[in-house]
Amino acid sequence: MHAGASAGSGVARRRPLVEAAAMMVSLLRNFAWRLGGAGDRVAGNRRKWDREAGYADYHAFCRNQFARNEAPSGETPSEGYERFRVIAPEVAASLRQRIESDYGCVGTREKSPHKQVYQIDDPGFDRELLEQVVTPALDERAVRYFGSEYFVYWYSVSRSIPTPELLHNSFRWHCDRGPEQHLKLLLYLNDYEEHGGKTGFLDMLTTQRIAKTGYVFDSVRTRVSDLAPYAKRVGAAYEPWSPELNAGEGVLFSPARTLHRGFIPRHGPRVVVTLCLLPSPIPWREAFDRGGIPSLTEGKWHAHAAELQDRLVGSGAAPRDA
Ligand SMILES: O=C(O)CCC(=O)C(=O)O
Repeated sequence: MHAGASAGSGVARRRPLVEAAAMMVSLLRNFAWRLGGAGDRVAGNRRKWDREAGYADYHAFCRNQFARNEAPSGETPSEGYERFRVIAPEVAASLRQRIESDYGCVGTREKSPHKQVYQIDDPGFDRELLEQVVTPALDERAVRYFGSEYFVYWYSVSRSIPTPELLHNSFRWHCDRGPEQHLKLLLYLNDYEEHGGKTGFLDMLTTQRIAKTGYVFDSVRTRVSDLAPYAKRVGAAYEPWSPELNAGEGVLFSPARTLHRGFIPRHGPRVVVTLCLLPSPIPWREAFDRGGIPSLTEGKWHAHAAELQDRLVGSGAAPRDA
């Protein structure tokens, strides 16, 4: 047995204990949190981003500016996620080849040795990639979910590699902090057979129920890879959905409202393009030209959505029905 395998099985033996400890810490933290009268963490996230940082008003503004002929429903699917073919397998393969040959890859965090990110610092290529990935199939869904135009707030291309399961890595169940209505697309560039990696999801209703335990938006340190004990506490069924995606297939999902996690590839690198989408008052190409993408690094929201609106349409834009 080589060193990696024995380290991996040692970690696997400790995992139930570590996860039980994480659950205890999470329960105690939740108890203290509620005692302090701070309300639940999901409501806290909503208050911080949608109300105080103005993202709900911004979304309403974007809906009001919508100028296409068809009227979209403005609803995400009730599960909070949807699998679909984004691009043809050969387009995915040539995109992957281009990225691998032209750009280097660096590690993300010390505690995430399984995940690397391509260093694409090339606005010309950004546009080229988005032209290929923002297909009519994605456009139709984004407009339907938001009830407005949308734009790509950031994107990244990651390469996940087989590693022994690690403690506290980022492939544990979580929701993404930020405006409740943002969307993520995970587009796989190579086949499941080639790597054995996946992404798992729990639907919105199950997520809401598990949120009652205080797990959702708790500290990263309390994240676990098995939420069955939490689901049991609130009487929810624990039936994660983790599709085997092939090159060119993707899942569009609501990451602030749907618990999700990655599953480390087992026998080869998995290459995934992630797009973060936000509502927009103008079509995505115009938003791109106006510098709507703040930077290609993840997780940096504008402190207030008014800054974003200003960047996209200027501060004097009147509502269409005014
Ligand atoms: O890479 C994956 O499969 C999971 C991604 C993820 O957890 C995220 O984008 O928040």
